[in-house]
Amino acid sequence: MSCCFGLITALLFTGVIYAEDGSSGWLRYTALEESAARSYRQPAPRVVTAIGDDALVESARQELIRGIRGMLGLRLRVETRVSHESTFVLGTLGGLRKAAPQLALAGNLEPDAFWLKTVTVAGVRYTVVAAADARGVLYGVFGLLRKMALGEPIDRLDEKQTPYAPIRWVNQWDNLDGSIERGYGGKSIFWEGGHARQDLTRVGEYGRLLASLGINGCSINNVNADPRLLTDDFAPQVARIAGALRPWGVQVALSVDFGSPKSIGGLDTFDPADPKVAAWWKAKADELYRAVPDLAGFVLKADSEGRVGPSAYGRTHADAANVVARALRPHGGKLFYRGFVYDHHMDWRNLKNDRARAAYDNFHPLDGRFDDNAVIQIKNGPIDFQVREPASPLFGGLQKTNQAVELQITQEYTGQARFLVFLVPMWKQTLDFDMGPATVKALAAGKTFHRPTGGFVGVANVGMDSNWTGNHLSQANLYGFGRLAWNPDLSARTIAEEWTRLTFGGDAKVGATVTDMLLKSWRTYENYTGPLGLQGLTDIVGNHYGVSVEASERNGWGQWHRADEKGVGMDRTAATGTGYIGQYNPAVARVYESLDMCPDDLVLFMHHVPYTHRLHSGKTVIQTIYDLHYGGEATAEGYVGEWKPLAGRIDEQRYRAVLAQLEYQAGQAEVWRDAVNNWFLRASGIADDQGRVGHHRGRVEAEAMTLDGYTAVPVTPWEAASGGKAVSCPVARCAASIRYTGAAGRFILRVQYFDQNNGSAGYRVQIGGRPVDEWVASARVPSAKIDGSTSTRRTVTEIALRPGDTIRVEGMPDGGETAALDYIEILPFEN
Ligand code: GCW
Repeated sequence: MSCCFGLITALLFTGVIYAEDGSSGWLRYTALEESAARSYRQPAPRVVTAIGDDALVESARQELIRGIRGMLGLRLRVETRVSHESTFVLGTLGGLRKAAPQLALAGNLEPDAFWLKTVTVAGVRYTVVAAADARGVLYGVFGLLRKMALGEPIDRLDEKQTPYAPIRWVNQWDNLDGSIERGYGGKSIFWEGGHARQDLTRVGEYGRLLASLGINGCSINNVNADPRLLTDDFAPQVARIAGALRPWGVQVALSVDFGSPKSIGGLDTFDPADPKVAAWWKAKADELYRAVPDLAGFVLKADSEGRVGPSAYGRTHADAANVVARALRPHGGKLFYRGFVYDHHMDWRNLKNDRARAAYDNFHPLDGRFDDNAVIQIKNGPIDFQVREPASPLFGGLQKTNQAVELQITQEYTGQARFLVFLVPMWKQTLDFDMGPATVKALAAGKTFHRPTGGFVGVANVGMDSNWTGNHLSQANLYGFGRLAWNPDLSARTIAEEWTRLTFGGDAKVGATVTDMLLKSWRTYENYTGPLGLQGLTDIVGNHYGVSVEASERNGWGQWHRADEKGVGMDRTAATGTGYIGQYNPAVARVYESLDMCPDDLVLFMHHVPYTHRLHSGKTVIQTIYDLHYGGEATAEGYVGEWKPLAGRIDEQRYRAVLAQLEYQAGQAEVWRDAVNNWFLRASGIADDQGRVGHHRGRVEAEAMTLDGYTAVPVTPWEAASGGKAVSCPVARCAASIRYTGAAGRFILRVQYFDQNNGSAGYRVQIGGRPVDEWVASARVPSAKIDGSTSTRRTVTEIALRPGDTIRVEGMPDGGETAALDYIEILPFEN
């Protein structure tokens, strides 16, 4: 055996960087750099003893073996008893006190907490992972392995970690047909073609990732729930999914539809006050718990976005929550009732109407009327996961009701897995925000008003893509959510550093570069999209992705920012506006109510001001909008240059994938910058004092080129295309060309085209008759139209041009995709 062991060690520690597809996430356990490995290997026990036969303790033991083998190249020997040999000892406090009293483990631990402790008995060193329960043992092993992967010492341990809150859940918005609402990482890992997948391997792997962060619950279907899930056919399927997650301590929850007693239950009503309805929910819960005894509970979206709810019978949200909660209670189940209730048919002409008021207006009057196993699940902000929102006032409005904060891990409004946007700094702003009585994190965790149940829910929406989230960098958001749910006092920097090291290895340059990019990415995205509290400015009634400044205006959805030719922003003051600010504790309200005190970041969320209003910076609102968009775009453009020097320091596969993503993002940032700035220039009539907006060096509109087959078409919304127009090819092949008349030199050529998702058009570029580039437009972008979502940039770098050269772009449509072009840009090549 020793011959082979040596060989394995040699192979593991040659420093070769293997291709990686991201499926291991942050649990790669790749070989540590040799000097670090040596420092762990020498004192590390060679034996593991796990006390107890719980499946979670078994998972913990397997995980330890796997981690130690991967990182140190050591194979641990499994023993059933604690002997006089240095050993990793795993178990619950109760179990260890019986089986290994010599370790003398004193004291108690909270549920799910763990204790890493080095104990020396008669000169023999034991590395102990102890916990109150089996789940804590598993979390402790993950904690120990993380320490090693991060290069922290483990030879003199005495560390207790207790989770901040009991609720640390993820929600998946998966549909039974396998699609995922607002999911950007591929198809559902749970469902396919109307049934649970046959092969649930990925579910188990997901459970492992979640457990490594201390996440203990997962709802497995869309909150826009399909009532079929509560029909008899599904209980065994849910049981199979629960079985795949159980070894990782992740309990399954289901989203339910409030109309179920009628739609699938055969009753003529779903009135929560009707005893027949209560009996139906009870029978349904009993039946489900027979199949899944550790079911965590239900999630309920009622009276929201077209879902039925108690309003159908004039009942309250408390009536609705309690009738379901009471069915779950005998089984220890919990009911998460979503606070995301609002009227999406609001009259936009009424300046007093305000969607932001809805959660508080709906739930604050009911405080104290919810059962103890009901939890109000509140989105971080009062609108809907926008790039910046204030903390929802409802966090401060419930004192006698359980609450949990809902954060969105899937990047619905923040770039949908195509943009680098690390959300931890944004979440921390909410969690650390002082609502008056306490911070949001303390309120949500139930600490302030001593509520029994509370915590953190993250909408994860991972999918079948090998990297789970549709791109490598978005994994940082899942990791960050889990770490914050365990300990919201961790800094964004700590989380970013940890994730980078665990995901890309210990190279210092990689660590510093990626951490820096992560930490600035939310602000950057905000700057080139909707800063100053403007929010998304995206296609609010469609895909929530590309730019569309007015899509949120003049409709019932209530995401208005009320921009016109004189000014911009929602007046939410108590004095003259919607009164929203009055929902906050007076200390908070005072700051938001006053234009002088309101932070610039939220000024247009709270106030309507003229474009010439001066911010704390001394600059006008309009100039700030222009400047932030230019600044944000420049930073996004800079990511590419920051990433490139990492070539060879991480594996090629992930290096290339991320590079392509960042190049794409840089192009989209320019689209956003120009669209929003042009829109505000037209609305305000106030020029950019730096002369940039509307003037683009080296840009030639496609409609101004010599067109062969291409025809000019107006683009909707107009700001999504430069000059409001594109050219589109109605035949099999078209071309747009110009004669270059500038000085000879080396240049970068950028082609702005539209990559729709209803075809894969081909493009070719020729200069002076010579081909210089060709590509196929086949990206996974959520639009079949020529618009802000599909606008994409191709860069041809370092081309030589002489006066008189013809630059010709050819397009070959495919399917519904018309090989449309917006413009080309000829920019000096700077080395
Ligand atoms: O942000 C909106 C999304 C909907 C989602 C809803 C919700 C599941 O656009 O897709 O529906 O929020 O949170 O219920």
